[in-house]
Amino acid sequence: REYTVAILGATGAVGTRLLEQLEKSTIPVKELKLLASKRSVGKKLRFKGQQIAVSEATPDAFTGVDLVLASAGGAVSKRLLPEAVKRGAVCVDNTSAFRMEKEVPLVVPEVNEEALKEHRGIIANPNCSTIQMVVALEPIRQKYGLKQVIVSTYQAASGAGQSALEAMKTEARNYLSGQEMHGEVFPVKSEPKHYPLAFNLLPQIDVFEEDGYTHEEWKMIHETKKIMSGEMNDPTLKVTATCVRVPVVIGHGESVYFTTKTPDVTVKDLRALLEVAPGVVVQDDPKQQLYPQPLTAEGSRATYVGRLRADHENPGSFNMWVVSDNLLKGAAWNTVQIAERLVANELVSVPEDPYLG
Ligand code: A2P
Ligand code: 11C
Repeated sequence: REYTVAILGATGAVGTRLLEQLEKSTIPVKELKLLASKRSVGKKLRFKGQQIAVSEATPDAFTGVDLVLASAGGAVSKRLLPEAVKRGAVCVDNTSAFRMEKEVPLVVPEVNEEALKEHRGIIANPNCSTIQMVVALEPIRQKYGLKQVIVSTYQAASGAGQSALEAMKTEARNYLSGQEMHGEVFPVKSEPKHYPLAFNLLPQIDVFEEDGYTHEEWKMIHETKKIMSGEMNDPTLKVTATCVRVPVVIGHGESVYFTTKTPDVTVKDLRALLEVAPGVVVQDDPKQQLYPQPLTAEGSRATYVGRLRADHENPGSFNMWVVSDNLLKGAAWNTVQIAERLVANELVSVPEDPYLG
């Protein structure tokens, strides 16, 4: 079977990578439709040597489409994906629009591929910072159990989208030419206050919740639980997070502190496990100053793990440093990987009781 595929948000930071990852994937594409806002209509993008013009994303644009890969923001997904499902398309959504709905599987193939079987038309791709963390933690959870996870993130500007990334570059140019930096986009465009990100650190990603956590931190906690245990409020897996935006272009870094259920686990055990874990590349050799970095992870589908250390003050607890390309494993690659697994398992069809939002 060959598939008619649509990319919703094809012109964006993730959308352009969806195109690249789809081109490299095993999915047999019969026809590709590129969809974005009115602003981009007629713009051409390359796919397998062909120039394809972008069309406006409207409900009827999904007629005849088998598979939608969506990354045009949560509001656009909420409005258009139910329309796509009604027209018979299975949607893999990279936004946060439907992630916490119980009818919507939240999938990282290395962790919970089997959840795809339950889909009712929409499958959600988790947040980028959640994905790379669960890829690194799942093999440990499976073998030794996990009691607690404490994560601090160092998240790249591109996580906020293409225009935000351009804004950071402008700030940096202004700073280096001795002009004043005007923050206009970070930490969150729709918030009243803005600060420059260049040469700075912003401990706010997304808006604040009532309890003082940001929504990005909330996502890391609840998405991790839903992916690993199927239950967004699982009290047996304790997770807490601090998310920080850093002036890096691509590649999120994470300092992950975790405690296993099994006692007497050693760093050597963990390293051996991670060395054969799917999607993981261990880069951990202090003598050679080898450790994961955003610049070396950029462009790769892998999740890199290094700086593995035992907490000598708390036996059974460990530190590790995890880096991945937030636009690839964190977004476009995980989305296309889900689509590949749907195709391989013949799951590209909308069931009789679809989820319509
Ligand atoms: P456009 O380029 O036409 O604005 P990013 O995450 O890099 O900011 O990209 C967002 C993506 O979502 C872009 O492809 C953008 O298209 C698309 N998009 C934004 N608003 C809409 C909308 N109302 N309808 C369809 N696509 C949209
Ligand atoms: C960031 N993690 O770095 C965000 C971007 O829920 O898919 C992805 C937001 C999401 O800003």
